[in-house]
Parts: sequence; C-alpha cells; structure tokens
Amino acid sequence: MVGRPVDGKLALEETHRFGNRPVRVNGTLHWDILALYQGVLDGLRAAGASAGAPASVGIDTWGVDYGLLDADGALLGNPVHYRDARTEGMDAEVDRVLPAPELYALTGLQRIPINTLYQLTAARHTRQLAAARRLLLTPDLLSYWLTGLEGTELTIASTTQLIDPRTGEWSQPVAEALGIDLSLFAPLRRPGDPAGELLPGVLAETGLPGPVPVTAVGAHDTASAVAGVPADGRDFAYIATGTWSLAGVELDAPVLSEDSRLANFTNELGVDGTVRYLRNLMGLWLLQECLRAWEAAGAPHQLGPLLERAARSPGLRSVVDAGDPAFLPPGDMPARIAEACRRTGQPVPRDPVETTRCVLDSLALAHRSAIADARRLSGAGVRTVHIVGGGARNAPLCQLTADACGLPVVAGPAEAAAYGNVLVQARTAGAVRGDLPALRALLRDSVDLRRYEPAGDPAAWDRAAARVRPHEEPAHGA
Ligand code: LRH
Repeated sequence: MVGRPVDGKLALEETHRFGNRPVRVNGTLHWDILALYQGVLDGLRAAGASAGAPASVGIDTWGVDYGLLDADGALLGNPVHYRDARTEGMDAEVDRVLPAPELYALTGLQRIPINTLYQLTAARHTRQLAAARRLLLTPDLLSYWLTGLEGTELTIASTTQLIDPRTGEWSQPVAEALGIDLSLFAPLRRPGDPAGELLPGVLAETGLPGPVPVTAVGAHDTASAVAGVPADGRDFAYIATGTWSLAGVELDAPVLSEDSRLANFTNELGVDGTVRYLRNLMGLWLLQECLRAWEAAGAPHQLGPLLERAARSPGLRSVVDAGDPAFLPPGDMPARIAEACRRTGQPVPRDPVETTRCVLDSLALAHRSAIADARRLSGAGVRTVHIVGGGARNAPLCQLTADACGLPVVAGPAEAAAYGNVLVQARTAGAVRGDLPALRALLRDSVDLRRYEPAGDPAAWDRAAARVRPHEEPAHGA
C-alpha cells in the first residue's frame, strides 16, 4: 500500500497484493515466511514503479508469532503458525508456575492459547530454541531482512504476554517464572521510531533508489488498525474485523482487575502510549473456514450471494460463542458450528445460508457483549461503534452489529491498518503533524464512511445471549 498526500488529504493506493498460505509440514502448521518476504519485495518494487522511491517504509503483521535466529543471524526453521496444536495444554503448564490471577495482574493479556508465552512454553525443550540467539516477532523479522537491524516494536511485543502494560517494559517476574531468557529479544522500539534503511541488496532487488528509511509503526496490525479508526472524540468503541474480530475501547491505562481477567479482556499496547482494551473473537475466520470446507466438499459458494441470502433469512435462530477457542484450529467449521448449536439445544443450521446467518448473528452478539463488558469494566463512554478492516465491507455484519449493540455503527475504512501504519510513518517523516486525534481528523477527511443505525428488537439479542454460554470463566483449558 502506498500512501500519498493529495490536496491536504491522505490517498492510499494498493500497488500489490499477495496470498498467505500456511503449510503443514510433518504435522506442524508453519507460515511460509520466505514467500511472504518475497511478497514484500515484490510490493516494494511495484510501489516504486507506481510512486517512485518512498520517503519511508513500515511493516505491520498479525500478532504473537516469531522466528528464531542463530548466532549468524540465520533463520532457524520456518516460524510456527499460532493455530498449530502445539499450544494445547500449555495454559496448565503456565498455571503451575504462575497462577492465572498473578499472570493477568502482571501482563493484562487475555487467556488465549495463541499468545507467544504459550508458544515458547510449548517450545521450551526444543534444540531449536536452545540454539537461538534472537527471537524476532514477524514484522520485526521482515524489517530485519530489509535493514539488517534487529529491534522489537512495542505494540507487537505486547502480544507476547511478556510485557508489563503499566510500564511498557518486559516483565522480569513472568520471564523468570517461566524460564524465558529476555536477552533473546532485541531492544524495544516505539511506533514512530526510526528503524534503519533498506539494505543495498534490497534496493538492488526492488529497483528502488536509496536511501529509503524504514520506520517502526504500530507493527501489530491491530495497533495500526486502531490508530486508523476515524473516530471524532473519545466516546467510541472499535471493532477491527477480518480473520479476527478485535472489539473494545482505547484507554490511557490498562485495566488489570480480577473482573477484567474473568471477562477475558486483553490490554495490548497501542500507538502514542494508548492501551487497546479489547477481546479477541474468532471473527470472519468462522466464515472463511466454512467457505473452505464447502469448496473442499465440491460445493463452493461465493461470499457475496451467500451474505445477501443470509441477510434475508430468519435471524437469531441459533447462535454460537464466537469467543470459544474450540473454533481456533483449521478444520471442518460447518460441523463444529453444528455441534455447538446441538450442544446448546438450538436448531442446527441445515445449509450454507443458515450457517452463514448463524455466523453473522453470533459475531454481532459477540461484538455486543465485548463492547458492553469493555464499557462496564473500564468506565469508558461509548456513543459510536467503529467497524474497520475487511468486515467494514460486510453490510449485513455491520447492520447486525448496530442492532445488537443498540448503537450507531460507522463502517470503514476497510484498510484501517494500512492507514494507521502510513499515518505514523508520515508523522515521523514530517509530512503530517499532531497527536492521534489530529491524525484521525486527517483520516476522516480522506475516507468514505458508511453509517448504520440500530434497528430491531433489542430484547431479542438479550434472549439470544442467554442461549450462548458467555465467556465469563476463561474456558481455554480450564
Ligand atoms: C489480527 C491479529 C490479532 C491477533 C491475531 C494473532 O490479525 O493480529 O490481533 O493477535 O492476529
């Protein structure tokens, strides 16, 4: 994505897009990290061809995953995907040395098996980890290959469950309790910090004339997406929807209460010292995996027509808990959804349209309880819900979320993470000025937004909520 100032606004252009296909090798699910890096190089070449040499480059990716480097800086194996089963049962291992209430008071992170902490616990006896000199989280690994410089950007570091959100520093007590060597991590950087320049080999590979600076952004995609929420004022909640739904509010300080832990809320760090107080929900992954299963069964469906038919079909027939980690691994999603409906005594969806409707209703319901809980636990005022990310294009999901929350939804931009990323770079490069509200004001001037007013019977959502077991006790491994 290339961002450019045009007539006092920020114009964003997609110059290249590449797939991201995980690969299972010997039973372990990996990221194809070299293919992703090649996609980055191809993207830089396309960006240069379209817009000339960029004033800055910045990378954000999904959270929690990492690559290990040996003493020569070589990658030790392909990074493992957070959906791999190696983290099963690791919460119990961690509980044994650091009880959940203590861990939450120190890190404020939601109990979810994907966290780097559980991955490192799963890897603790491997020779690969023993041989590692450096651990770089995914965006930092890609930046390292571009610049030769190692760093750990703070927002992505905050997804490890090894950061103290009160100080923004590594949590020594957590690392010590779990035997994690913090010297594996490169020094912390903050969004906006300079992060080196493209290496001569990268310039040659991409045809860009140097020098091209690299800037640390909100390297966690959700941090960039929240920076890219076009909110006016502070009374808003956000839902960054794509593969995941990340639903919550922006705070100045973390909420580390026991109630917050029991409600399974996370305190990840955001741009400009903010806290992203949110709940990780399974998101449109539920639907993506259904589409994959129907295609594999020889009965493919197009998303557009399916959403249209689902929107017209009867609502709130059956709902599932979109926060349930049972939906985390890849696999037959329609069957898992059917099983969840059966278990909770609700009608089992009979076809793809009913399954899609069940997913949309379930996501809207999960958005509703995440936002209600975020308000209750943090005291934040909420008058508007912003939906950003790919789900902002999903009109039925936006309308159902407005209905479920009983609040107006403002949808867009779908590319909020890219906007948030570029805005932080633009500020470091001196092309724009101001704090987060000023960056968001510029963004509001630059994008088209769609508003959805709440409709329908709010009591119907209360009744539906009672049918799904709310995630009050962290269920993962409990
Ligand atoms: C969304 C996301 C989310 C979680 C998950 C691993 O892309 O970054 O915030 O951390 O992926």
